[in-house]
Amino acid sequence: MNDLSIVVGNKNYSSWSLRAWLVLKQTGAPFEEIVIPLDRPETKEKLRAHSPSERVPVLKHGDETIWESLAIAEYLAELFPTTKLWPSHSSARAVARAVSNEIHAGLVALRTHMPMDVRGRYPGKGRGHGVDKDIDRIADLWRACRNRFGGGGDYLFGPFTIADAMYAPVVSRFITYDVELDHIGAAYRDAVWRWPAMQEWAKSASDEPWVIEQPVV
Ligand SMILES: N[C@@H](CCC(=O)N[C@@H](CS)C(=O)NCC(=O)O)C(=O)O
Repeated sequence: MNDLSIVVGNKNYSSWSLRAWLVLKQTGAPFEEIVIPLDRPETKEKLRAHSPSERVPVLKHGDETIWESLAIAEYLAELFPTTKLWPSHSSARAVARAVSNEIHAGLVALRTHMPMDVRGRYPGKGRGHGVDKDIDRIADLWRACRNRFGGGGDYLFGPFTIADAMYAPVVSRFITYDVELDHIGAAYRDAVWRWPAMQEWAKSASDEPWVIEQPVV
């Protein structure tokens, strides 16, 4: 099982990489990590060498190459069934998949106007058109999951699941842009931020030399 490697982008900026990396980290399996700095002259060529979509993240397992963050998460859930990367109960699992898809396919205003910048701090910025609506939706969704399923732990479905990895970059954004949350949202944000794997990623992001200019208004 130790023939696993993951290709990720800059840890400060690559939100999709963070999601897949956190899921892989949660399995406890050893893995090799390849970081490709994004937005540089050589980026495309380096991505092409690893990724059929020319995007990161990419998981490699033996001869298998898996791209797309959610597909990677699903693959790992099957490979490591005892880690319980999805909730065990079918209702909780269905909701966990729905909220994971919702951030993967939607909440575009927030993903566009509040780019992930793990080490950056821009309080009050990033409030482009539609962002407040997305923030309200996320706060509702977090509250609903915590109230209905969160009893057995600090995360959306109690213990860590793939849904928490999918929202981890949102947690980072809410810290970067200092987004005000109700007490349930704030407690969840703090639990994800304190999570050792998240802290490890944030430390690496802070140590990276690369800077990508992202206009934040
Ligand atoms: N839907 C994809 C999105 C992947 C994606 O857009 N990755 C960005 C980095 S976060 C990327 O590789 N961009 C290529 C580039 O900047 O050249 C997923 O879920 O994995």
